[in-house]
Amino acid sequence: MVAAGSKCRSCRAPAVIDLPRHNANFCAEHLLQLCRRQMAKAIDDYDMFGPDDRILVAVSGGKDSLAVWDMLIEAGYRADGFYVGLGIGDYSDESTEYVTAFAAERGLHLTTVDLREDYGYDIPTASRATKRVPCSACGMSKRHLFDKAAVDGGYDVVVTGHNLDDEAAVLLGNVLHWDIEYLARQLPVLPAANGFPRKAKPLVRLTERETAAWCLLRGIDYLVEECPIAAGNRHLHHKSVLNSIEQESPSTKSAFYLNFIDNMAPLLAEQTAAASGDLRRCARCNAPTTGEVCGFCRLVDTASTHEPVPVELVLGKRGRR
Ligand code: Q46
Ligand code: ZN
Ligand code: ZN
Repeated sequence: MVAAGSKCRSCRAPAVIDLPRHNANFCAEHLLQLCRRQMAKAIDDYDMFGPDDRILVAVSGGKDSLAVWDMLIEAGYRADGFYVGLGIGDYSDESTEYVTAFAAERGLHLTTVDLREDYGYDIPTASRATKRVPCSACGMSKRHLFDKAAVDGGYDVVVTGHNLDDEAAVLLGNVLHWDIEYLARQLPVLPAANGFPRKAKPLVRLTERETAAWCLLRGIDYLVEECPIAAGNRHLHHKSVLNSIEQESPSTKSAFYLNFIDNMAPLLAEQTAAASGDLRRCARCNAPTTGEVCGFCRLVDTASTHEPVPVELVLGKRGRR
């Protein structure tokens, strides 16, 4: 992780990690401190939430969502977890184990929903039944259930573990297509509006290498494997393109994303307002929607009456997250 003999920038103790974008090496304690400060700065700069807010953390069993939950609890925030079992073969079975063990070991409150048990479908089946790429069916299901859990549970904000690498890769994808509607909504915090809860991403100033180091140093067991459906998708390709640029000129990735947020996002603010449009309530579940029945309820209707489809059958279908 770091060249032999390297010293921590802050205390000159032996370093455990080199961070070229900070042009420095850090010992374990100062790496943890850097992570705490970067999260605190994001929460503060973007006015994400305060100490009295009730936070619902969307956890997947991967490093980022468990790291953000751990960091929020350590910082004294009131944060509960929410997990959706997606029915993506062994990946989902293992994710469930990591998330439940994390919460149980720390005595944290976790709510879980299982798509197959609670709604009668899983992501491979929804993908096949609705002819959507799996990530589209998955994204819609997760967004709906996060929103519902937050509203039903009286939470002030939904937090996700998206990190700098994730956000920069999504930004690159949106810029390559000049997808203005997505660009306008790609913010570290989205206010509550039209029945949707506030959403915040406190790790946008931390790279995935830094969140992995946080987990390692804090003894957090997480599922290292990515979702099998993600393998080879455009998002991962964009991440690797940005990593090559970063290797040539460190800190380009953070400049690309953070300067977008500071300089471009305000110019797109009108688009965000326009994109939310006029919404009514779903006749079935009361969620905000543009139609009579919301997209999630329609997806459940189609997917829950379809023959179950094994994950292997949809692995060739890629999609954006
Ligand atoms: S879990 Fe779901 Fe991701 Fe898997 S199917 Fe796609 S969106 S890649 S974060
Ligand atoms: Zn140090
Ligand atoms: Zn509905």
